[in-house]
Amino acid sequence: MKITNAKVIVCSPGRNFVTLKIYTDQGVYGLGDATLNGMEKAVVSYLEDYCIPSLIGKDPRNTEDIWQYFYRGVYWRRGAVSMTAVSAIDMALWDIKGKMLNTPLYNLLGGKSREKVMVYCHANGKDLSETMEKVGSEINKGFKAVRVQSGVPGIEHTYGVSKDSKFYEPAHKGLPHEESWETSKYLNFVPTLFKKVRELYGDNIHLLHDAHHRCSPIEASRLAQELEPYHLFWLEDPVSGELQEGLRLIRQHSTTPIAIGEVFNSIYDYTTLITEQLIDYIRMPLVHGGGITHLLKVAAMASVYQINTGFHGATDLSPVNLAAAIHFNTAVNNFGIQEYMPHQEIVNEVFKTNYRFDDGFLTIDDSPGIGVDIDEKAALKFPYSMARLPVNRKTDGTMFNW
Ligand code: GCO
Ligand code: MG
Repeated sequence: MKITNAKVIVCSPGRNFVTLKIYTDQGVYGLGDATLNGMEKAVVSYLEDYCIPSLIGKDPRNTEDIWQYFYRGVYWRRGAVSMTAVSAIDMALWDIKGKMLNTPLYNLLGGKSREKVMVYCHANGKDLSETMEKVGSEINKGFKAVRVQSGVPGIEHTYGVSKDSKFYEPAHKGLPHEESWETSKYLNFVPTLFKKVRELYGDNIHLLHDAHHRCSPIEASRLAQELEPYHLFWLEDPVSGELQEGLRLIRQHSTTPIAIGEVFNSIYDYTTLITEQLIDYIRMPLVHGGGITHLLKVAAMASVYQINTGFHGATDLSPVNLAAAIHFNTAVNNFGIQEYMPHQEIVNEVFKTNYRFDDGFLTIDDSPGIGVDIDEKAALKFPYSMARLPVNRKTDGTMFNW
């Protein structure tokens, strides 16, 4: 069996998505998500210039060898752009494998460990009272787990709060726009936010929060400690992850569970965090973390240390990634939770999906492979539209983490 061709499809039904389609001499093709928010074209170029020419002629069944070819075989390895390309190739090859064997992807990953996967949704509002309303409406939709983000008094821009009440989309058209930030105000406010949610909605709902890399290790320790009475499911990205040792301080001070790594792209970003048990959930998604082949290894390593998965699943990851993630989450023993922000309705004009949300859980059907298809004619109606993630400055102008 041979790979005969591969092409990259870029479309923008409401937002940009990059999809890799790999063709074989058996008439079967596979799809992989290659979307990296705001850097879409860099991934397209790496796939088209570097990867696709070397893919042609290879046997698509050799997922391990092809993964190693584009990871170990590449001198300038790792990094978000190249690992997103590797992920897309890997996902498309597993899709082909499932289709050739006429079986859904989860069967190739160990079969079903569960029938359905618990997801968490987003509730956010410009202030405390709007956020409380949103939490209530998400619980009414059936969600068992809610990520709560709110505008903070005195801060002009808070991460995680939508401009439009329907969809949260952090990328803005054109060049990066600048936001401003003050950690002290944020730290003073967040415990009040969670106190209020627990008062209004009780203890039976899982609560999550994303600090989006904005605290120093000691600030994050204070936050995690002050949130303890509200029993969060997790506190996400409390610090920027480059300094793995930074997580030690948080652990020394608090029992709030920690999730990290949506911006990671290899197992080497996690070694200290996992082996020292400094975290509780791995966030690195299939689309940015080397695909199924690599995440199977990361999840296996994490399982030894009783750390679970909690994959990134914002709307800037395509339906192909989400479906693949549901297969993965259905199969591995150490599944924790899956982030789920439903895509805009218009996305369904391009992507034909095979998953279903019901009462707080997602399920996947038995279509072979990943089970998502792309309507290329429909994709042509939505051409690429340049958009970038914001940059962030402290109120005195100092460049900071977004
Ligand atoms: C999350 C994330 C997202 C990212 C976004 C960047 O937890 O869902 O932090 O909101 O910021 O995916 O493109
Ligand atoms: Mg996040």
